[in-house]
Amino acid sequence: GGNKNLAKRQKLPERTDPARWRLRDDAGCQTWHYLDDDAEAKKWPQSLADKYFLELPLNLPDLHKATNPTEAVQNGLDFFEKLQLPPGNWGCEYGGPMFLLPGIVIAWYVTKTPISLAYATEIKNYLFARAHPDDGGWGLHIEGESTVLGTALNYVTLRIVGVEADEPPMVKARATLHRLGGATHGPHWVKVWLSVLGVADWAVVNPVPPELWLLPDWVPIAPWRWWIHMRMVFLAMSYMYSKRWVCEETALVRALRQELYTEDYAHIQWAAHRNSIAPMDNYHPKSWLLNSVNWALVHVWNPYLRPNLLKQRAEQWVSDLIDMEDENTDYADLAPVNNPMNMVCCYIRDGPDSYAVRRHRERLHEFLWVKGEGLLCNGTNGVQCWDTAFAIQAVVDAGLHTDPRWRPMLLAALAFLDDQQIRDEAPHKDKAYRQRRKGAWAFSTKTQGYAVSDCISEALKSVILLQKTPGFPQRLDDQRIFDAIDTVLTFQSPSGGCASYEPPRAGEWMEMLNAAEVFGNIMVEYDYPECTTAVVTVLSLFRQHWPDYRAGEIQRFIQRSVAWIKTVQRPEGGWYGNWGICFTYATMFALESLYSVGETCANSEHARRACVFLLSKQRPDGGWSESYRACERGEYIEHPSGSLVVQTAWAVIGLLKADYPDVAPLRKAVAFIMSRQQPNGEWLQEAIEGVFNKSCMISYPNYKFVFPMKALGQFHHRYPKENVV
Ligand code: LAN
Repeated sequence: GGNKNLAKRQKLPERTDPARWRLRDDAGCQTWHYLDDDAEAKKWPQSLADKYFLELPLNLPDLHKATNPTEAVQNGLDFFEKLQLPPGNWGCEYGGPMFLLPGIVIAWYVTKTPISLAYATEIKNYLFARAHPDDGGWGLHIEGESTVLGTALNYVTLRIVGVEADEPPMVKARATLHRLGGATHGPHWVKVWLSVLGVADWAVVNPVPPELWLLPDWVPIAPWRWWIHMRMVFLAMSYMYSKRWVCEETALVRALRQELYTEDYAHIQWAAHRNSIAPMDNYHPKSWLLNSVNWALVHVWNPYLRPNLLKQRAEQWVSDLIDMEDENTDYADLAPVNNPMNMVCCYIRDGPDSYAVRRHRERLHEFLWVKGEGLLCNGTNGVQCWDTAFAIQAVVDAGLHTDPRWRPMLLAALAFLDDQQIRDEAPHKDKAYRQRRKGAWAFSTKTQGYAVSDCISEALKSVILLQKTPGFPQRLDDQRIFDAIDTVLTFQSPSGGCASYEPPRAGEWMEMLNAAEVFGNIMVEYDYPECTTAVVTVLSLFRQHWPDYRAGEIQRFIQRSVAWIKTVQRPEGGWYGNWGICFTYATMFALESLYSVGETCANSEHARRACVFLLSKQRPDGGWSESYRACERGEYIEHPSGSLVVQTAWAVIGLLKADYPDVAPLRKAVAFIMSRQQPNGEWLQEAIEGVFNKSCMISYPNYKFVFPMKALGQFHHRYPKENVV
């Protein structure tokens, strides 16, 4: 098997040949391939997009210098068009979180999945490149301080792919891990992975009882009510925990036991470290309630009460639910946390050569991405539908969708969204507690198949905008548009707002059971300004074109949503962004939705207050700048590196949608965005753009294209005579 090869492997090469990497995109299913074979490499030449992702020289000519914002959009499109992938979608690196790749690599190791030399080499390069410059550790995300979570998991990952313990970056990382208390001080997820790997004892893991899945649906804490990401992780974890499964002991396992701890492995009091956690990792300390429940489970339930029959029934039902998740998604699964865990569960249950394990093995590759720095794990199996929807909107906002120059690009993008619309319910919809999804779009692909309120909205908006433009094919007939609307209409919460994957199924009090320690607000769904406003905007657009379809319901939905949006406006005038950094992001969406119902500065106190807020944050160079710290602290905090194009674009779009009456600040902001455009039409990567669960940052590299273009296009549409330059 692969592990033996790895154990004997020579020192990993310094790097792979970047000219041999290729991205394949099969109807949105994206995988990276390393072509060892010269003949094969010749037959499959590197595309410009491949080179761009790998940060290789593109040698593109300088474009004609833009003399107004629309020309700047055209230059931007000239570049961005080259990144469109054959099925019509855009893709990109979607990294940031530092706890994803280790799950995949550990899952490979414990299931004896060979790791190719090219993959191993570039994993090493990525992790070395992303080690904290001061202490050599890793954090929760690429911009964060070192934590036990990041350092222990990524250290283990490097060892698995074949890096020796005495290499200088490893020595440095180990010192940091020990300074933070060693792996005994890791959060829950670390302890789970290390126990599976056999480099910790399951006694160190706080309970993950599969029995919870046997609770009747009416019970308020029943797991089907949790946020889908938490319950899917909990599901697979509970299976591994219940089995206390450990992989085969190897020389590497024995070595890691000596490397990860400050104490002698043989003498560690595992049970006493269940609640040990480094302060840096403890973003959300466990509640007294959860601590008491854990105590009772460990000291009373597990040893004395737990009937064997119940345990078996729970494991069986959990196993069935894992199968349903796998079948619902063709083994793509919800995200790169539950996917590798499900794979391990299938391996435990079905053995190494089962179809389930082999299919997981294939699909795991879709999470991996290669860039100049090396190989990383994306936050999802891609950004396909989401980024493609915004790309279309950027062209439309600039009024360039009728220009034949961009027609092939738009037709391909529309064809992609057509292909990616989800046409049926999940096969195990009700048993697996899935939300309605017919007619929806996912964030990534239809195989992953999870409808998200704002992903449906942005994709549908783009489809309607194109299909209502004379000359565009009607790829989606009205019925398919109605299917999407019908699904959108199931997303409203009692509050009037909208959450992400499902309307909330329980209240915030469930955070009392948040066992993950490293994230806040993860146990249940919440209503989000961005999701709610995207839904309002698409409903407003839809009813302009189909004024009779479910008109009363749509009217009431919009009214209640808009009322909710107003209640979550901050006293200073902004909205807190949960998925983008931070106030500029959510404030843009909020102002777009107010505009879609006719509210602007001229008639709305809310729009006016939002403009005052935005303008109070404009910097002397005309730009805006927000740091990820804003998400953690819930207040506007500037990024130390000065104005940023993405946040500036968000602010400009917000001000334009509010119809802010003074052009001067807008002109300055637009000039700033244009000044950052490169001669070949591109914008360069700046600070990280996205966030989830308040504490974890995630990159949206295409935002530096789509939002500046939207902002410039909208500005020029509103002020056609302002040339800015
Ligand atoms: C995403 C990415 C997209 C994002 C938006 C569409 C932007 C948002 O408006 C709604 C929520 C959603 C779909 C979202 C939810 C959480 C995700 C899937 C992520 C931030 C990408 C990665 C993250 C996922 C939870 C990562 C795995 C971590 C766990 C805690 C399980």
